[in-house]
Amino acid sequence: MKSAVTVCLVPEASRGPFVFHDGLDVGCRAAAEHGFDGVEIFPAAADDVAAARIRPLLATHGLALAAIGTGAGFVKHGLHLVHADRAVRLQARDFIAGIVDAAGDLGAPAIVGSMQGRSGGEVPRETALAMLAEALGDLGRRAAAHGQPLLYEPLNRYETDLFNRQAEAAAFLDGQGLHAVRLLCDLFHMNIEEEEIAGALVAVGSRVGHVHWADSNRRAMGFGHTDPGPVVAALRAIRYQGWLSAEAFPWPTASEAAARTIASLRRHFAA
Ligand code: LER
Ligand code: MN
Repeated sequence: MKSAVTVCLVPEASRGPFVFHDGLDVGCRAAAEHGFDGVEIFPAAADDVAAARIRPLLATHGLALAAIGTGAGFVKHGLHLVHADRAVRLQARDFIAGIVDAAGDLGAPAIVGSMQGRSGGEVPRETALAMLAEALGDLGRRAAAHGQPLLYEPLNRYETDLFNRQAEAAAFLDGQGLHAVRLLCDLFHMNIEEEEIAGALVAVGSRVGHVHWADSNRRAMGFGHTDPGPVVAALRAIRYQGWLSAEAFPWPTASEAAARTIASLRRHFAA
């Protein structure tokens, strides 16, 4: 398993659950100093993560790119994939497609989290799920053309009503034949929605494509009440080889959140 930390480039998300908020250079330098293997970037748009800018920066700091988030389309522009207005749905898809391509050029996957949206008004949940399936199919094919999966993230009930739990999302992806899409398992959302985090990870097994490594209160692992021991045992049991990425609040400071994250990972993954 590989360690990553989040770097947010979106001023509108300055209070969001990302560890570093002071730009790419500062974030990458700090990630490397703390000993992370890579970074996960939350850009304002695809232009922020053009390969010509990102590749040399990662090389300078000896970092890999874990994934790129697409949520700025929602946070900044109110776009999402199940919006009642078809034009907005297509704008959402284009926004994500740009990031799928930018991430693909860098050998990393893109994340569909907040951009999944939620049902409501003129869009009942069944209709929203059909819209979601179509969009994930299209974007998954695009990611596959780069040799990457598309990461779909079930969120807690306060953020979406599409899928809150991993097994239900996995059954939907299987049922729709969405084999290019893998699950992003965010331990914060799972703490709210799953009966038990470790069992939920084992149940979806090889569908796990990425993990957001955060404690129960969305602070860095070690600052809440999640017991990482069974979570790590579950990830080992399913032979997960991917990223454990700290998507957590910069509490009490970004540096202390990063240090606590690395300490939690070293404790459980010491050679
Ligand atoms: C995104 O990764 C996520 O977890 C959502 O809750 C948006 O913050
Ligand atoms: Mn997340």
